Amino acid sequence: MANMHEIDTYAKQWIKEAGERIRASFPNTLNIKTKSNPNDLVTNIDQETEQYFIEKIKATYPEHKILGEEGYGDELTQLSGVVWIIDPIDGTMNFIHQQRNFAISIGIYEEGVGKIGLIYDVVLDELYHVFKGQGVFVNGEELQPLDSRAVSESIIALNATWVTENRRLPPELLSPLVKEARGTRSYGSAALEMVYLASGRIDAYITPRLAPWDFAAGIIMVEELGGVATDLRGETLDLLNQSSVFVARPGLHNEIMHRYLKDGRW
Ligand code: 2AM
Ligand code: CA
Ligand code: CA
Ligand code: CA
Repeated sequence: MANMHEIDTYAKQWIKEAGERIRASFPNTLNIKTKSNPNDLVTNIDQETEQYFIEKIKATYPEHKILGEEGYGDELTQLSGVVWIIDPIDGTMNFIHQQRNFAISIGIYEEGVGKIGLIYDVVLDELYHVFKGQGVFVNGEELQPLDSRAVSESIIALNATWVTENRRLPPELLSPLVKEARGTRSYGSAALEMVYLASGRIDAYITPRLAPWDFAAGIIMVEELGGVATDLRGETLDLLNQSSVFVARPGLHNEIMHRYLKDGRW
């Protein structure tokens, strides 16, 4: 069996070090490229940060597998052994335009089970951390379990794109929820939206398309606190493929799934 506590100690050390390098890079000119479309951005810092983790992990744990957004890790078809699922910068558009509201996200899975999650808000120097079964902490301060809340008193994180014409969702599906919720927000970093849910700043987060590195760490935190993480049809999330994601407080997840997401029948 892998020594998960030792892995956890290294992961914390490396994520802090990577954050330090990102902060130190702020005065330098970014090299920005596009990927699948003109708004799908990547910088040299995304790439260098991912390479940094891969060098550290491979040198210490050559048998571990790595799934990373920028493609320097392994090609995975299954989750056996220890797998690090890494997004070197989640919220790249915010990183480029705002120099804030982005995070490093690392989920560590053992035989397909989420054991360790780290989400590091680099600019605020806030490290959200979960070790499964031992609670969720922000810079050492423990977060409280999530309880239920009515839609009318809830803040829902949701990008405006999903109530306009789009390829993934009927635009009218979520508009009643937008109207009836207390408020909506969009932060542009799935990992931060997950920790905002974990810390009670928002009550649900809904998005029709994420990759495993966007949610691998966050769902371990949300579930540790009693929150619910599924796709938009209420199915278990798949850590090897793109998926829609719906995370919420317990109870609220049920209410939204039933009243707005029609129990997945849309
Ligand atoms: P990124 O910054 O790591 O690319 C933006 O609303 C959120 O969605 C961010 O977490 C962003 O991650 C993610 N995202 C951006 N483009 C995406 C894409 N093409 N597929 C999946 N997730 C994406
Ligand atoms: Ca990206
Ligand atoms: Ca991401
Ligand atoms: Ca990214």
